[in-house]
Amino acid sequence: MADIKAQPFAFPARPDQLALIVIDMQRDFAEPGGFGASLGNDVSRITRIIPDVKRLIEGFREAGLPVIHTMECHKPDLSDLPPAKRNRGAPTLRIGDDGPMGRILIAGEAGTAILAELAPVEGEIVIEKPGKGAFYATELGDILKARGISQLVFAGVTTEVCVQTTMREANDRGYECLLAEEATESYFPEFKDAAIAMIRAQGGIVGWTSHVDDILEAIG
Ligand code: C5J
Repeated sequence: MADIKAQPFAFPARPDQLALIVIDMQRDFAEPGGFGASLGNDVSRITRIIPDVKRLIEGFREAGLPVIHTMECHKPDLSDLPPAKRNRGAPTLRIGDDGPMGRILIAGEAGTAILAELAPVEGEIVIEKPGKGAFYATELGDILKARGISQLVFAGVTTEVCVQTTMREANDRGYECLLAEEATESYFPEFKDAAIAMIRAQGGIVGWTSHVDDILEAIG
């Protein structure tokens, strides 16, 4: 596999150690009536990246490389939801409340599901995470270690919250992280731009960023 054209410099891809992590492409963040909308956000920004996330997922599947999906969600009894998280902000619906797509961000509810267009296929790992980062209180680290994965390509939402938090967690654990720019989005364009700039600043202090076409070309 060729190096992936990236910033701040080429990403030295190792095909036997590379996986795609798709962060929280859930109805609750992308559809009216979900958690993102309850915070007053324009969720259409999120739906616009679906084709690019899909292309990336399909490219990894075709190359025989692992695709891992995450979902931000909580247990129905809310035992993994700290009051500090539930009470934050002023949403019209809080985590655990009944909404038009079921209880907000609760495992098993319709609104918590991954978008149908990006749904995991048989054999793909799905990590349910109670935090913004995908390593906190999950088995993700053990799964990656068992499979010998040391390089992670990231897609999903939102860029500056769950994507960046997970990249930082991964970076501190020694993973080489690459963010696919067109396959991530924020409700706030300026936050997406800032997160991308922060990630690749200072010689890639958190990791690399690249374009979906360049990633697909390298793994194809
Ligand atoms: C947020 C996420 N933004 N998946 N979650 O609350 O980024």
